[in-house]
Amino acid sequence: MSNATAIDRVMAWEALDSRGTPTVACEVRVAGGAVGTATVPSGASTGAHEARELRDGGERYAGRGVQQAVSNVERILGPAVHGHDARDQAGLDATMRQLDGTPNLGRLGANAILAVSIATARAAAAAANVPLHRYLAADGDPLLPMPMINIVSGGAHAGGAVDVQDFLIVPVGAESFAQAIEWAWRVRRATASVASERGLIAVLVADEGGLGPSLPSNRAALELLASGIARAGLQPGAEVAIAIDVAATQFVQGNHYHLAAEDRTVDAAGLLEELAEWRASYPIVSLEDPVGEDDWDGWRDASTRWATDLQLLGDDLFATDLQRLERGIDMGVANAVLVKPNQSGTLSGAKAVVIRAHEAGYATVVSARSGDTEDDWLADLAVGWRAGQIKVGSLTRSERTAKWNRLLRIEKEAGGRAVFAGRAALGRRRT
Ligand code: 2PG
Ligand code: MG
Repeated sequence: MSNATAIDRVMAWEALDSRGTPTVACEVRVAGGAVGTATVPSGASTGAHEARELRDGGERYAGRGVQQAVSNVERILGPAVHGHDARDQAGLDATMRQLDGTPNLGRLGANAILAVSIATARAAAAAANVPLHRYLAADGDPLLPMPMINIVSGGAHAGGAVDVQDFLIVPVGAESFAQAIEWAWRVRRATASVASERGLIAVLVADEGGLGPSLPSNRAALELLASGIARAGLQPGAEVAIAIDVAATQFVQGNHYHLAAEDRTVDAAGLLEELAEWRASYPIVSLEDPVGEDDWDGWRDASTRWATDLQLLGDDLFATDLQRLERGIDMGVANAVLVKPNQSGTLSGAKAVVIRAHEAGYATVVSARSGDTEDDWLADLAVGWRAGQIKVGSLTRSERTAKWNRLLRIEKEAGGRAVFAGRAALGRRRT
């Protein structure tokens, strides 16, 4: 009998993401009949160092079509991996990377390659008759991640309402994943009611399902969120803390940072000073991309200042890239890594970043993209890789709830064996 896990058929098609933009979907079938599918996400605040998605250009879908990437899956990647054992993820990903031949996977498209990479893992898990998270986990009980939940959005996800992109909460005092989600629901509802009382529009949502009210300043968004936490009856700091994704790469202007909402321009030191002031007023436990993706000096200053008592999370800085993470470790920059599989382009590439981060004492936060889909594989990655934290956007919109719902189910299924990562998952330099 031939190997039941040999890849037998690879099919792809053009699907839509949550912004209605085309994205790559793929199905991999192995010889024994097991099937895996995957749809890939896409960012808006994309960094320069991410793997490249392939877009068609031209008139169709205003240039955002992915027919070429789909064709690359079916005509180039599929035939090349035919007969490959789906259980050999590292070998499969290396083959696809070689075939592309560029460092950023821009020739065949990181969107094409990631779709095959994840669909193959799913097919292998199906062939083994285990859930994806179990297939990905070497051993140990399921580790449910601490969620980071977006409540108020700004930046590229909310038409530039305020400069800072994400104002999130971390339910640090929760004892289970399910409790963390219920607390987040309370905060979201309370924040929306405070916003409407103040005459702000709280019924329309931003790209990730967060509230995107028009506010006079970044600080006003923090104040709104803090009021929401208080109104929800949860203790600020002890039960529910705040995380910010500054996404500062988005407002770099030369050597400076332009805060358009406040019409001010500051240098890196000025921006860090501003963040220090916010931190003095609000229970902030995590700062993502406080300065731009290539501002290593700014990052070093932020790390010297805060790395021992605040999670400093690199998104655009590391771009889920091992070499950039190594540089950060060498320089003592940041203490946590945002892990977006499509920044890397393969499952193995993203996993290598998680493993290296943990070895070096860095925390990891597995993250969705602002353009995401109803697919829920990210939740299984977070559990299987024991990432410790996950960031999926808000609690509304199905592309977000798909991931939360998957985690709620995994926690339920694991019963007494489920371990919730809790507040200990947050990054801190411990030297
Ligand atoms: C981020 C993500 C998710 P995007 O910056 O962390 O919030 O946004 O997918 O647009 O890069
Ligand atoms: Mg980010």
